Amino acid sequence: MQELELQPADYRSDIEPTWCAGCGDFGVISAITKALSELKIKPENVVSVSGIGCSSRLPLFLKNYSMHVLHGRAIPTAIGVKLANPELTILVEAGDGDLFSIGSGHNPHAARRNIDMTVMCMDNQVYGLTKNQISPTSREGLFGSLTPFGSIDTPINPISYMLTFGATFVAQTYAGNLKHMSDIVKKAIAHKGFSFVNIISPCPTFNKVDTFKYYKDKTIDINEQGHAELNNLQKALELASKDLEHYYTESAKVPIGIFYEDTAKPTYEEKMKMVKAKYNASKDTNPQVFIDECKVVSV
Ligand SMILES: Cc1ncc(C[n+]2csc(CCOP(=O)(O)OP(=O)(O)O)c2C)c(N)n1
Ligand code: SF4
Ligand SMILES: [Mg+2]
Repeated sequence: MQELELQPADYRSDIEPTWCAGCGDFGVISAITKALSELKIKPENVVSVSGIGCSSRLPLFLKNYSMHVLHGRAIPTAIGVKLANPELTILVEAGDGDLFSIGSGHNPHAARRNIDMTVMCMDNQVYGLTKNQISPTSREGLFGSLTPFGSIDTPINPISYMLTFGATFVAQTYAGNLKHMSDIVKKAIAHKGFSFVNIISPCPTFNKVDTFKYYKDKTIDINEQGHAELNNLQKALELASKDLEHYYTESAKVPIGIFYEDTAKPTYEEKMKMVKAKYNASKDTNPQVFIDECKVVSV
């Protein structure tokens, strides 16, 4: 019997989002469900993991399995799920605060190990859920509830950051451009290895500067502009260095598209298979021998 093709709506749960009207995160649900249906990945084979934040509520609105864990701990939880069952498609849906403040210690290690998962950062340059504090991606001067005279922090550049730590797919997209966002999310999920997508997703309630109106004519598609040699890290870093220029120069554009993709690097799960094979082939597979060798000698 021929299987019926799943439509994007088939990936939605019955729970209605409680986000504010006009929140950029609504579009991200559409991009994910469209991507999963086009890739024909069944909901039961997908696990969404998120921390805490408005954006981190996203898995509630999807039908697949999901884990809503501690603030900043989505990535290590997702790593555990992937290692337990490498056949699953793993999505991490998180905010700029969750990923780059409290959770920032985890990104480098998931990236350098090339764990096969897709991390999507809904970057609204603010802490939305806790009602308007500045985040690591907030521009200097942004007003927040705890920075009434404007932020004096230098913002981080998520693209350069992930490239530097060895992510094998790094892209940026914009929630105001559904076609671009769906296309990028689909390519990120299809990528074998650690993929990171920074999604510029405005928070109309609290961030009155980085709005849909602001980004409307600001983005420029680097791939349409000719960036096609995707495995050139030097070129990717050069393009990424322009990501925050618009914070300081009014005429500067915001680059969107795929900065980098390395399809050759083996994933962590593939390397783990090799380790398991070596273990199974070794003479002594009695775990007690290994435990005895690891015993700490107290001094
Ligand atoms: C351990 C811990 N520290 C702090 C908080 C409070 N807290 C909840 S969400 C959040 C930041 C949310 O910002 P972001 O990740 O950017 O998500 P957004 O709401 O903007 O989508 C903070 C500080 C918490 N829940 N747990
Ligand atoms: S506070 Fe901002 S990020 Fe949170 S739901 Fe409202 S618009 Fe979205
Ligand atoms: Mg945020």
